[in-house]
Amino acid sequence: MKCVKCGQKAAINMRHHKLALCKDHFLEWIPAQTQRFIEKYRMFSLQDKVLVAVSGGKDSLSLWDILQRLGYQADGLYIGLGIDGGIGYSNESQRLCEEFAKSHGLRLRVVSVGAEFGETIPELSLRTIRGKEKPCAVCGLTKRHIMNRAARDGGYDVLATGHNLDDETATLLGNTLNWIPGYLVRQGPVLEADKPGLVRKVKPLCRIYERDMAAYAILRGIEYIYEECPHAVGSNSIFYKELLNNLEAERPGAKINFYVAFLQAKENGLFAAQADPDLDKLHACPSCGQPTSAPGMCAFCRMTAKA
Ligand code: Q46
Ligand code: ZN
Ligand code: ZN
Repeated sequence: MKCVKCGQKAAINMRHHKLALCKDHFLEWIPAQTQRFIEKYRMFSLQDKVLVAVSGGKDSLSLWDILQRLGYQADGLYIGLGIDGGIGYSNESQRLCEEFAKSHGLRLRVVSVGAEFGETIPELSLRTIRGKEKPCAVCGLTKRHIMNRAARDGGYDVLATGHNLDDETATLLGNTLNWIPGYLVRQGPVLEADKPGLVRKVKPLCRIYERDMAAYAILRGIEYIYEECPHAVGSNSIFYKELLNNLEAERPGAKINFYVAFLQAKENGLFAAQADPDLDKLHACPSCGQPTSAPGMCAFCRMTAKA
């Protein structure tokens, strides 16, 4: 297989795009694609201050790398969850983010959940849900709160996350199988800051296959954590990703078609009549100032306020 651009030996064959590229052309193609989507979905400009949420995984560190290569002003945000899982997951992922920032001369902000709120994610979830379930609900709520606060207080115009096409189609499949219009209406490359106190969120890699992101990280020599969070095992999202991978193996391009057709349907007004049911109930949380539809304090402040 040869690179379609220069005829040299191809390093990657992307059946879903009917495109084979050598290493150099692939490492140019991924940032060019990312730039295309940043512009297409009007995510941000070179004048904007971007905060990239980095987890130590391939997608978020590659996103940070790409934004830097494209000339954007992008700082990183690492949230220390305090998850060990027998592999020192949080310690190792923090180390890799710090190494990346140092070697690229970039600024990394670190927020430790344990140091700041007195309890790590496993401790918080043990107390609030008594360890009956996975800590993911507690973790998701905490990460959303901290990301929004860090971006708002740090004066950033936008918060960028490393969600790739496989993440987005897995979420879309879940929202579609359960037919949740409220989630479907909010899913997309950009989540506008349509509520006071909320920061705009964008996903510049939303149209790039996970496999291609892994190839990018490896070919760029980015050191990232290979292990998933130990609590991800058995999650719906992993199950949906497997289903979609089986589909993709038989029908190359199925994932990108699913996602792009969804965005097109939304643009054509498929969910236009679907108003956000919580919008008129929103008020600023008296404790943290972030918008909430819950009576009184927001869910995060209630969770972290010890009885
Ligand atoms: S939510 Fe759950 Fe993730 Fe938090 S506890 Fe781990 S798997 S990190 S995306
Ligand atoms: Zn080439
Ligand atoms: Zn609050």
